Formats: sequence, C-alpha cells, structure tokens
Amino acid sequence: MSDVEDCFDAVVVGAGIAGLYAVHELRARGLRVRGFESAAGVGGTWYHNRYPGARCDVESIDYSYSFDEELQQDWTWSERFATQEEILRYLDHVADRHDLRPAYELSTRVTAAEYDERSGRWTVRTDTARTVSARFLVLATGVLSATTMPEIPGRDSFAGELYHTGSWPQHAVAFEGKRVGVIGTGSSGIQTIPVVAETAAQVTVFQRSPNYSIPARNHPLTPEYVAEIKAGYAERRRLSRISGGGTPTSPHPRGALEVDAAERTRIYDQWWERGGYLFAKAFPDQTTNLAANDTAREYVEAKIRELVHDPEIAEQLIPDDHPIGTKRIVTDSGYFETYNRDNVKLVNLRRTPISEITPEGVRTSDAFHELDLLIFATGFDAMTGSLSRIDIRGRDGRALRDEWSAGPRTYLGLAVAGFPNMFVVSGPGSPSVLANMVLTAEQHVDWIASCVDYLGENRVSTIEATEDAVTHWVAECNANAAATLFPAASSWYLGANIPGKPRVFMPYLGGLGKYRAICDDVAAAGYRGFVLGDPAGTEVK
Ligand code: NA7
Repeated sequence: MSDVEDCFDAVVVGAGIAGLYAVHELRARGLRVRGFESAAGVGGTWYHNRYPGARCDVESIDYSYSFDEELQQDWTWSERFATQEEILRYLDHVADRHDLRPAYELSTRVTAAEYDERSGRWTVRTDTARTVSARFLVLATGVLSATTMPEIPGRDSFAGELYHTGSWPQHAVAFEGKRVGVIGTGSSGIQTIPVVAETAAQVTVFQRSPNYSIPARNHPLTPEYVAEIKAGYAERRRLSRISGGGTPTSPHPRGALEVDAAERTRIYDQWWERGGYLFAKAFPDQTTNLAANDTAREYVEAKIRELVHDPEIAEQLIPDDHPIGTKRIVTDSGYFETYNRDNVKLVNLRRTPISEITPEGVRTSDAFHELDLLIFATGFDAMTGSLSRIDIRGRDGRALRDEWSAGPRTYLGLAVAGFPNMFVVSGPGSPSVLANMVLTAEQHVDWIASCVDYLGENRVSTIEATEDAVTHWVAECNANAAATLFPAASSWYLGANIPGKPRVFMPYLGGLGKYRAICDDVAAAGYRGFVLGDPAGTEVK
C-alpha cells in the first residue's frame, strides 16, 4: 500500500535563490507546488554562510533577481558588494513579497526521491517522515551547499568552539581575547580572516594552498548611482543575459600579448583599481593562453609583494600551483595586509602539515598551536554533493549516485537520462558557477517553466534526456574545458578538493550568453535531445 500523504504537481528541493524562483514560476502556472528546505529559513547559501566577513563577489545590483521590475526598482542595495546579512534580508523580503513561504516545509530535508514508471510520478521522502508524490522534481539544491570537513585525526576531540564557514551558527560568535585557528584559504577563509583578526587575541592561519585575491574596493552606493542604475536596469539586464559571466562587462578587444607592455599595465591597473575577481577577464585570452596568463599572474604577484611587509611571508602567500583565474579569484577586503598584524600567524601546511587535532589545538609536524576556537573554511563538495546526499532513483531503480560514479553526466546541466521529469537547477554541465548565479538560476527556471507549459499544451506526460544527448553534451563541456587552462588547477570545478571524487571538469565554460542560446534553440526545435513520452518512456511526439 502506498504511504504517499500528499500529491503535488511539482516538488522543489531548496529555498535558495533558485528554489524560491522555481516555486514562484511553477505556482504562477497554476501548479500545486511543494517546496522542501532543510534549513529553518529561506536563503540557501545565504542562510548558512553567516561567517564574519561573508559577502558576495558579484556586485549587488547584478546579484539580484531580474524577473520582477517592481522589486528591482523598490529594493535598494546599500553597498557595492552586499554582505551575507543584506542578501539574506533581500531573500526574506522576496519570499514575503511573493508569498512563497506557504509553499515550503522548512527544517525538512529531502532524503530520497524515486520515480515510479507506472504512474510517471516521483515519490519524495523527507527526514521528517513525510512522503509525497509529484509529477515534476526540481532539484534546486545548490552548487556550494554540501560542506566538507577534512578527516584530520582527532578532529572531533577539539574541546574549544568549532565552526565551518558554510554552516555557521545562528548565534553570535565572539572572538575577543581568543586564540583562533582557521583551516583553509579559499574565498571563505580569505573573507573571514581579516574580520576575525580585528578582535581575536591571535589568529593562526593554516594554509595548504595560497590563492590569488584582488581587493574588493567595496563602498556604499550613493543615491545618485542607485538612481542611474535603476533608470537603466532593463538594458543592464539585457547585456548581462547575453554576456559570458552574467554581468555587463566585456574584456579588452585584444589579447594580452597583442598589446604592448605599457598598455597591458594600464589595463591591469584599471582592473586592479576597479577591484574584484573580474580581474580574471581583463583580457580575453587570460585563461586560454599560458603566456597571456603569466602577464596577469606576475602583475598580481608583484602587488602581493607590495602589500605584505615580510617578504618571506609574501612568497608563501603567492600561489605556485595554478594559472591565475583557473580557481575563482577571491575578492577580499584587506586580506594580504592582515599578515602585517602582530596577532596573525601563517602556518604553511606544505612545509609543516597538520598531524592531529587535540582537545587543546592543532599539532603540525613542527609545532603545537594552542587554540580556543577553530574555524574550518574547507569548502564544499561542489555541484554534485548536494545531489549525491539524496538517494535519487530513476527508471528501473537506477541510482543517480551510481550513474554519476565516474563523474556527473547531464544534458545542458538540466536533465539526466533515465530520470524523467527531473530538472536540476544550476547542475553540473551548466555555466552557473562561472557566472552570476542569480541570472543563471533565472535562466534555468524560465526554461523549465516553459518546458512545463509545452508539455501541457501538447498533452505530453514526461520529458527525458536521451543518453545520446547527454553523451554529446558531456563531450562539448570537456572540449570547452580542454581549450582552456582551467583543467590545470586542482579546483573544486574538477572535484579535486574531495578525496576519491572523479576528476571531471563540471561547469560549462562557453559562457551564459552562448549557453542560453543553445537552451533556447533546443526548446525551439521541440526539445531536441529529449524523448517526449508517456510514463514508461514510449515516445509520443
Ligand atoms: P574552497 O575555495 O574550496 O577553499 C577551501 C580551502 O580549504 C582551500 O584553501 C583548501 O586548500 C582548504 N582545505 C581543504 N581541506 C583541507 C585540509 N584537509 N587541510 C588543509 N586545508 C584544507 O572553499 P570556500 O568555502 O573558501 O569557497 C568556495 C566558493 O564559494 C568560492 O570558490 C566562491 O565561488 C564562493 P586546498 O586548496 O585544497 O589545498
């Protein structure tokens, strides 16, 4: 006997930027939608990443929904790069403004989803013992949401306070007078270290790999600037949608090696002064040509040597293992200067690795570091982690985890062969993590919503990517990556940060504009690469 308690047209997993918009769009079509969210509130990434110094590295005026003109006119961002707190306040506002909360069951984690070929429906189970059924399953589970804690001997014996940046507690954390350790110098570590150092007695940074970082040059937005942006929002959004990265920026018309040294320096100076990770896009060939990349790398390395007073420390803060931009360049506020403070100490784990964590602190091969508080800024099982933590089963009980054991395989980063009526928002094979994630989420949700319309208009019950289309898309993504320097970095784009994870370059590198055109073209061609069928998969159209 079925244990299904409720039937919906669609289940949306996640109440982050993508999930909220998916609920909005599907409900607008008259669908009965149920959302599930493991957190106690909406916001996704921005709910969990409450660590001090957490900010978005995409400008606030771009990192916001574009679907609602009144919303974008009404809402006023206070700073160029919004804090986590302001973004969460914004998402709470959107949830209230569009009455999205009633669609959700919060504090409810989806643990399993299984496709039933007879009914053509998904059975979805949660950790609150709920079982519901839905025709469509929309996985808006986030690309940087499944945190990772390295298996360091003695980790759980630490007697002080222990936090992960990606699942920071709701309560305020005080650093005054404390000896704080930070493991990890990716974006989260680099953002939090300077803020923690302001009040902590001592900060010990445990760095395995240094990262390139560019000053944010964050500042409050003036009323005049905001008015100008709001007056031109429509055009700004249009340019963003056809751009590579989802913001209205374009690189120099010529390659880094096609201009002389003076022009190169002038351009790098401009981007350095402008601030932020978009430095990676100063010249169009920076991440495709190593000699071009070297010019950007050397420029930034010279800046690090200027910012850090101790030349020996400066050298240790300069990456030596990847071309600049092949890991996301961090956007920081006073990171390198922090090492000029007396209360900040760098521990180079390449020279002196961690041997164990004890109740009192961290032991490295050469010393013991006594700590009151330990922060893991060790990142995420990116892109696939939040999906593989759910037991998702498609046709014939096939498990997504098994299907992807050699790396994720999607069509357009949206759909998986053998998993009918299941959509992944910002999935592996999409450009999301290399672009403005709000606009990429909107693009995916718009595409899914139009697809649902199409199925209704044509009386088709299921849509499913073909194995052939998936194979071609994976090949296209690999070919794009191979034409760049990106595979040279041991990054989370490749799954390289997770022991045992297959090394496959996961994002689509062709850029948002080109990707959007491909998705639109697939839809216009009657959903080329998909089987439109009945629940058993028999083609009907
Ligand atoms: P990242 O960028 O994955 O950074 C994680 C950091 O943690 C990185 O410096 C890692 O060093 C370090 N790490 C991971 N495991 C260990 C162990 N076992 N020992 C020491 N150090 C370790 O995650 P973030 O949260 O900072 O940023 C994720 C994205 O969010 C970012 O790219 C932006 O797009 C926003 P490693 O490099 O592996 O040597």
